[in-house]
Parts: sequence; structure tokens; C-alpha cells
Amino acid sequence: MDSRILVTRSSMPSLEEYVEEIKPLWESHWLTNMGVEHKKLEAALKERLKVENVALFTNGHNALECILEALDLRGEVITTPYTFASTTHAIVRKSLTPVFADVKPDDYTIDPESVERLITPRTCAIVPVHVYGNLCDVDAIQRIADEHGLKVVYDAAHAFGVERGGVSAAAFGDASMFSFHATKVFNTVEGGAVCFKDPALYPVLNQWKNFGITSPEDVEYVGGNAKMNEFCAAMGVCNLRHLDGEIAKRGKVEERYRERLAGVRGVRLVDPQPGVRPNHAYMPVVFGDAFGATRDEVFDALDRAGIGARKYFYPLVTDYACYRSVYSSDRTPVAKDVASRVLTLPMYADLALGDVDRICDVVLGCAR
Ligand code: T4K
Repeated sequence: MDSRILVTRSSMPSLEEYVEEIKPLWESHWLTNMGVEHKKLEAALKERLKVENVALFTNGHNALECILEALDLRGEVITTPYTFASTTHAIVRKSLTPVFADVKPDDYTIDPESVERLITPRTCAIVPVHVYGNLCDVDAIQRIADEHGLKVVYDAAHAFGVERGGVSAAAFGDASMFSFHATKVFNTVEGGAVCFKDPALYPVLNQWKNFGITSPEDVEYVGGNAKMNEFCAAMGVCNLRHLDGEIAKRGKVEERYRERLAGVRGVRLVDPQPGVRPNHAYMPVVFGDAFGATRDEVFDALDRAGIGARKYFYPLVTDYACYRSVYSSDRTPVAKDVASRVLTLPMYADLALGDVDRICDVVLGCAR
């Protein structure tokens, strides 16, 4: 068994609980195509996220592609380069043109002022990312969208369980996409969802994820196949029961990281956002020059100590081979700087506080 500490570790229910949940599938033989567990999870998510409309998907990426298509968007989409490949790929794969705004230096979410400067007559939407579970400046973004008649689709892949003033992250904008990948705070093994304002989108999303089929003898859309199966939905039903406990445990891990790292010269942590209930999804640390060691030196030292930190999100999307001939990361200097200095340290509910200390010892040992 590998004793390395990895950047994260999937939350799982007990085997007994999961087996109990999937037992009926052996009687029904109904394994996918919007079955009992699928319905159960959708209903549970509506309640948990306090929203009216939820549609489940095979993964967050397909969910994002699908909502962009369902909103019938055309033209330019203002988004952030400080994210996972999926955000930009979904925009491009739906024949939309991404336009990259810079991020804010305090929480690395999209900078509304930068968004505003990039609006043209061709702009149709804004796709911000609640990166690491940090809530975007949703009020400023909505004001800009209303002023210019733009749609807002949040990539909320990291933000499950995040709330502001009792309102869940799912409630902002026209729609929000969540990822339920194994590495996320809430997982369905692989999976995702879209929460959306307009109830008329529900049949469209459901048909899109099932080949555009509207009835056994009619197909209205050129859809794909992105249906969450019953085993994944059942995993979600079980994991949702334990979510609050898992988030609380992550909170303790973050607390210990902060005790050890906050205030250290050259170490920048994201301050807790006022009024926001966090989900402690990631533990990003940005190393300034004053720290005396580069991000890559810290990464290597951790690696030698058997600790698998990750450089989420380096390189910027605009520096990927598939985009760099068209875009330049120099146009988003804050994002470029953060990407070159950031490390996400291991973060998961069952990470022992002694291991957090060990990780911090290695990090602090790099300081000169
Ligand atoms: N938008 C954003 C902003 C996203 O971050 C993502 C996904 C998406 C959209 C798209 O959502 P999905 O279509 O994926 O639902 C991982 C995940 O695959 C990806 O979901 C996630 N973001 C991204 C940030 O991280 P990798 O390639 O870094 O994962 P991997 O396989 O290296 O795993 C990382 C660590 O997680 C491992 O070291 C150990 C742990 N792990 C991994 C797996 C697969 C587990 O504990 N259990 C597991 O089953 O991309």
C-alpha cells in the first residue's frame, strides 16, 4: 500500500450503507436512464441546495456543455484562464469564443472590472468560476450582466455546499454547474449537475443528455449521452447524508493549516470570505518572493517527503498547447503571477492533523 499523502482522497460512505442503497437494483434491473436513485438524488439536491431546478449528468464537464447549448448562446463568452481545462473546453466545444478576463489577487475569482472592459457587441455570456470554492463577486457580475443583457453561467465545480447568507452557490446567475467527481467535496464517483433559474430548460437538458429523444418516436435535438447511472446516483444519495460531517472535518484540517502557515513571511492564504459558509474544498497557498523558496522548490521538497501537492491551476489555460497560439497569458497578469506561485496542499476530510503538521514542517523547512 502506497503511504504517500495525495492532494485529496475521495469521501465514501460505509460499504454496508452503499450496498443497502443499491440492493433494490438487483430486483428492478433498472440500472440507468433516469431511474429511482436518479430521481431520489435530484430531489435531495433540490432540498440541499435550496433551488427549484436541478438536472443530473455523467460529469460536470458534460453538464457545462449542455447548459451552454441549452441557453442557445452565440458569440463571445468572458471567462477566466485560472481554472481547469474543462471550463474553456466546454465553451470552445460549443462553438463559442472564450475571452479571458483577469482574476482578483485576493481570492483568484474573475475580476468584474476586467470583465466589464472586455464586453463587446458580440459578448453573449459570462462564465465565472468559484475557484477552490471561493465565491465570485456575484453581485457585481450580475449587475454587469443585467446592464448588458448577458447570461451568467457559473462553473461551480468546486463550490458544492458553499453558501452566502443562507443562499447556496447554486442560486446565482442563470445557471451553475457542479462537478461530483471523486475528487470533490461531494462525489457521485463521476457525476455533475446543473442548477438553473428557468424551469423551461429542464426538458431541454433532459433530452440533450439522452440523444435529444423527446418520445419513443421523436428526436428533437442533436443531443448526446450524458445520463448519470443508478450506481453513481446511489453513491450521491449516501454521500449527501454525510456531507456536513465531511465539511466540518475539512474545516478542522484548514484550521490547522492556518495555525501553522498564516502570518509566515511570503506565504499568502485566501482570507475567509465575509458572510460565506465555506466548503474547504482546496488548500491553495501562494508563495511570494519573501518566502525565499519558489513554488517549484516547495513542490519538489514535498514530493521527496512523499506528499503529493498539486499546482492547481498551472499553467493557465491560455498557456495550454491548444490555446497558446491564439491567446496570451500576459493579458491576465494577476492570473499569470498566481499560477506561477500557487500550490494546493493536501485537503480531505480524513487527513490526520499530524499529517498536516508534517506537511507544514516540510513547507516551512523550505523558507530561507
Ligand atoms: N470545472 C472545474 C473548475 C473543475 O475543476 C473541473 C474538474 C471541471 C470543471 C470538470 O468537472 P468533471 O467533468 O471532472 O466532473 C481532477 C479531476 O479529475 C477533475 O474533476 C477536477 N476538476 C480537477 C481539478 O482535478 P486530476 O487529473 O488532477 O485528478 P487526479 O486523477 O490526478 O486525482 C487527484 C487526486 O485525487 C489523486 O492524487 C488522488 C485523489 N483521487 C483521485 C481519484 C481519481 C481519489 O482519492 N480518488 C479517485 O478516484 O483532475
